[in-house]
This record gives sequence, structure tokens and C-alpha cells, in this order.
Amino acid sequence: MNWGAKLAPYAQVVEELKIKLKGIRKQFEYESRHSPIEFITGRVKPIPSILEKAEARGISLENIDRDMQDIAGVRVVCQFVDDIYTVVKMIRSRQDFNIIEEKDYISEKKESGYRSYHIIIDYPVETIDGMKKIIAEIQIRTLAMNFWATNEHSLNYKYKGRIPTEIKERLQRAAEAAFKLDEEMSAIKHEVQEAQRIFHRK
Ligand code: 0O2
Repeated sequence: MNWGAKLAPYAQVVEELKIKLKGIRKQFEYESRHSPIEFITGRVKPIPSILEKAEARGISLENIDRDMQDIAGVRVVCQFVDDIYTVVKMIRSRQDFNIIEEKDYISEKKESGYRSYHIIIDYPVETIDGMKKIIAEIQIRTLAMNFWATNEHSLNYKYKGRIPTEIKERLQRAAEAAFKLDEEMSAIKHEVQEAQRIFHRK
């Protein structure tokens, strides 16, 4: 497989999605309004991870365009939980993102403790061989959810998916603590936003 050629449209999609989502943040900034988006990151899944996931899920390499939905991945990180739903609504109402699936791992967290909102879209990208529709995953989560997921991801990598029970339990407690942090921050959201407005005016 010529991976460079295969992944080029995915890289293009990640860049386009990042620009578009950053555009939302900028529009809020120009209008001095609280942006529901704190920051955006994006990546094309590294080839070893693609191969590993294909093997683990029994996905044939011929079908990865269709069956592996997170080769192009963009992450939207928000301050508050309700910002996530604001972003979800904005994505739903866009003409240029065609949603094929939504996964709400916030109201239904994963067994690991993982929380995040995932939107799978198919997105048209112009290539030198014409238009190609590429599936991409947008993960939307709070700073606290992101902190947890980043640490858990590192541990999963370290332990090759077999995190010792004691650490697993700590991670589950940490996930609940992160959720509690989000709830507490949501309760004083307006105070925090007012303070941030005053700070920005200075
Ligand atoms: P990486 O290294 O981040 O690329 P499914 O719907 O469950 O059959 P799939 O495709 O795994 O299949 O979808 P899902 O569950 O929405 O997960 C896609 C991505 O979400 C994962 O990609 C992770 O980035 C993130 N994710 C899902 N569950 C967890 C979790 O328990 N912990 C962490 N840290 N991240 C998670 P990859 O390919 O697993 O990994």
C-alpha cells in the first residue's frame, strides 16, 4: 500500500476541518463573546495505529476508508460541558458537514470512564483525481475530559491495553473526579465568564 498517497486526502481533511472550526472560535472573539471552543487539535492516525486497529477489529485494509472512521480526527476542547452541546448544534446546522453518526459518551460514559461527544461526518475533499468523500471523526470534550483521556491513553499505550486493575480503578475514580470538576465549574460558569470578560477588557 502506498500509505503517503492513501493518507494524503485524510491530511487535507484534517487541515480543512481545523481551519473551519478555528474560524468559529475567531468569530466569537471578534464579537467579544464567550467562545464555546477553547482549542482545536487534529491528526491523521499514525500508520502503526491503523494497522493495529485493523488487526484488532478484523477490518480489511481494502475497507479502511469505510470501516475505520477515525483515520482523520479532529478534537474540539471546550471549557464547560454545555459548550460541548453548543458546538454539537453548530456542527449539526452546518451545510458543509454531513453527519453520519453521533456517539454521546457523556450521557453514557464508556466502561473505562471515558467521556466525550463524537460526531462522524463524511466530508468532500478535492484531490488531483477528483472529489473524494472522506470519513472523519470530531471529538468534542471539556478540558477535564481531555486531561483524563490523554492520561488514560498514555497508560493504555504503556500497558498495551492491559492496564492493571488497581490503576484502572484509580482511573475510574479520576474520571468521576473530572466529571465532578466539570459540574462544579458549570455551577459557577457565569461568574467565571464575567471574570474572564473583565480580564480581557484590561
Ligand atoms: P487513538 O489512538 O486515539 O486513535 P466502536 O464504535 O467502539 O466500535 P471506535 O472506532 O473505536 O469503535 O469508536 P470510538 O469508541 O468512538 O473510539 C474512537 C476514538 O475515541 C478512539 O480512537 C480514541 O481516540 C477515543 N476513545 C474511545 N474510547 C476511549 C477510551 O476509553 N479512552 C481514551 N483515552 N480514548 C478513547 P482509538 O483508535 O482507540 O485510539
